[in-house]
Amino acid sequence: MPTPFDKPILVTRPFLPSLEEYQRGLREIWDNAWLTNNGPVLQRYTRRLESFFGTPNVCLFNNGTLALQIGLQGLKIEGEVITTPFTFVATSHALFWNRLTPVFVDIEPDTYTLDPAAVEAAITPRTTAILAVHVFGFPCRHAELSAIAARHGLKLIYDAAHAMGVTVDGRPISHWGDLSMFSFHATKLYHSIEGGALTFADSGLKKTFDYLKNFGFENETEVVIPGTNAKMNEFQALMGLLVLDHLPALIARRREIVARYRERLAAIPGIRLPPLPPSNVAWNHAYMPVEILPEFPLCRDALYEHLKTYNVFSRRYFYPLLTDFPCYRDLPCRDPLTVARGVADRILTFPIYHELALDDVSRICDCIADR
Ligand code: T4K
Repeated sequence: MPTPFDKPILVTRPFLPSLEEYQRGLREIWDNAWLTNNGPVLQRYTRRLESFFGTPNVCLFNNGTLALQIGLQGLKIEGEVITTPFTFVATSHALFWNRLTPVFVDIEPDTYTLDPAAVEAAITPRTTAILAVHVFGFPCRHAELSAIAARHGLKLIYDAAHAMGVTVDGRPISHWGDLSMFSFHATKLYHSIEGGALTFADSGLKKTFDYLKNFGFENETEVVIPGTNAKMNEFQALMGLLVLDHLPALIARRREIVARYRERLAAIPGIRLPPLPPSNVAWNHAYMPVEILPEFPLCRDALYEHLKTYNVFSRRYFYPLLTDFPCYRDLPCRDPLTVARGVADRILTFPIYHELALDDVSRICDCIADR
């Protein structure tokens, strides 16, 4: 029987660069006495991300949620937006803050991303956009979604909060659709403490996003639109710059962790491992999701509690479905969300972070098997 871990094993743990490296950057910030409002570190970070994403159309924000809110506002989306119920609440909250109506439709069983057929079936004359999520870093069916968007004259927006470092056919997926939002929150595999980025197709939007995140200021005396304050500060930018250097190593390390989990969990009846993405996708191994099937001796929630007795803290990302939260429950929803409901009831995401030792992964799997 496995023994409980001495210290809690949480679902994630942020990567931190060496303190000395960060202190060297702090020295520059101190010398500049420039802490926020488009400072030199932020500008350097923006250039780095432009080359990382392969586009000059990059705008940085103090978090992913505000980035998405501003993205939707800048694109002037109105009416109904077709989206997924299987995501973090921020996805649909960003619609709410823009007075848009989310229309929730079902997801696919293997990638947990929007089902294109369900999207097309939900289009009405009020539909103006599709907001899809690359959940767990699994890329959406972009070819199908963009064909639907083109056929019906809809905007295609990606919540790519989980997709930093994912490439398809060797390219980052930041160029997909009209706009993508990447979250750089501390719990993500890549982070800037808190932070977010928009990448977008129309270079004319850059100016709009710059206004929207900085009160609408054109200069000291002119305000051109009623913007908000969503600026990334220098300390965040410094962290983002430093962590970027480590991104390939972080992804490689997670690949090993996922491989160990999959090797050990494959032998346990009642645990479903979602298929790995196809070979043209370089996945970022952002999360370690599994489904707990009826054949497993414990239901999902009982396993979640059982693991706590070993000091292992898994998470039910993403349960409940957004449609079950009081703020969205009363919205009309024609789609029965059959797949999404099943997945939300079965999903469990296991701890994954760069410092998690492979022996500890094996030990977590022993705890899962011991019930
Ligand atoms: N769209 C999607 C699809 C998203 O997943 C998210 C965010 C967004 C949009 C919005 O992006 P942001 O505005 O956040 O940039 C966490 C994160 O706060 C959230 O960023 C993330 N998604 C979501 C999936 O997870 P919680 O409520 O689970 O966080 P919390 O505080 O419970 O932390 C999770 C674990 O991480 C805990 O076990 C503790 C550990 N942790 C956390 C922090 C902050 C640490 O060890 N160190 C830390 O500094 O939401």
